[in-house]
Amino acid sequence: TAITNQLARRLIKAGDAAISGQQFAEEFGISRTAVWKHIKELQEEGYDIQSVKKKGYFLSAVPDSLKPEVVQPLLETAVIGRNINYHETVTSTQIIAHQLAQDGAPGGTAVLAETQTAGRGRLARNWDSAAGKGIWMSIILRPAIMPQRAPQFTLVTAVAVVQAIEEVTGLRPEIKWPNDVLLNGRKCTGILTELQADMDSVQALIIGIGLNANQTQDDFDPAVREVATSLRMEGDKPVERAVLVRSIFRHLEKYTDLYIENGFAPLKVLWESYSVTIGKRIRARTAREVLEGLAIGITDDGVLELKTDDGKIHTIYSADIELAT
Ligand code: BTX
Repeated sequence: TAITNQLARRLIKAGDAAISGQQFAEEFGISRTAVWKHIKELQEEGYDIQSVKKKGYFLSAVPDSLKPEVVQPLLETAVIGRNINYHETVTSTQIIAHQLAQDGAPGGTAVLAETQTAGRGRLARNWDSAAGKGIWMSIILRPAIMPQRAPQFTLVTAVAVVQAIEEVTGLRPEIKWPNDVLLNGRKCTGILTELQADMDSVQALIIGIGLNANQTQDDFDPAVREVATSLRMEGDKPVERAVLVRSIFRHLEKYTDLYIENGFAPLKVLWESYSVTIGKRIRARTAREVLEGLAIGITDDGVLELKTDDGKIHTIYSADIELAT
């Protein structure tokens, strides 16, 4: 009910501080028995609410769910995630988000699902989306930019995801150009930026984020087991997915605002500080060729610069990268 949700919101805001039944009763204008009933309802939904004698209630964990009623009370953003479109199962959150964007959904709309039957990566590759174990979401953004700048948002999003993972787990992820977030050299997050645009303006960016949160090795498709990892596998403890979503939204909002105000330059510096690609000898597979050489940096547009042994500098817009030895 509405009051149950408000109570959850109030507990979240209070953090570690306990709130007494009496205080709730006064704030919400209901009886103490009614307070107790709402608390019980929340507990049944998976909120871990502790009660401390003579002090009151406090919240020690939110449910392991990405339902809007769990995520929205946590949010600290003005735009991103204010509008949530939630599903148990979808083909791909990208497909749903594209449709919503075409139908006029506002910037900041987020599509979240517990699982995807046809989760996708770049070039129509599969994205393994174990049920209830990860964050499978697509965010609609509507920045006033030229279409050719859209790929920069993959890098902006990577920075936001890295900082969110750091904040929530204390782990230190790295970024592999352009769209992989790694822990110990294995992929824990993939980012897919898609576009709805005219020749000279972006209608919508659809930013797909696939983040492996609580999988164990067995939860992964055998095809990706060797290359994938999850926050739980690296940090040895499960993460609260809703809390992570909050953190991603907050960092993404902060950095898209920064981008709109100051352009890509400040984000480029941040991105480089997390990059495992720059300064390394790499092999880049583009659609046309395989190039080997030194990754010297990214340009102000987010394009990778690779220097081959003949001294020539190549600009690479899209490729798969591996370290060369
Ligand atoms: P990508 O093309 O860079 O990476 C895809 C490759 O990553 C696959 O070919 C496979 O080798 C590997 N892979 C597949 N699943 C996983 C996984 N769960 N963990 C680690 N590695 C994996 C990356 O594309 C962009 C992925 C975006 C996924 C999100 S999920 C929400 C949204 N909806 C949707 O359909 N896609 C995006």
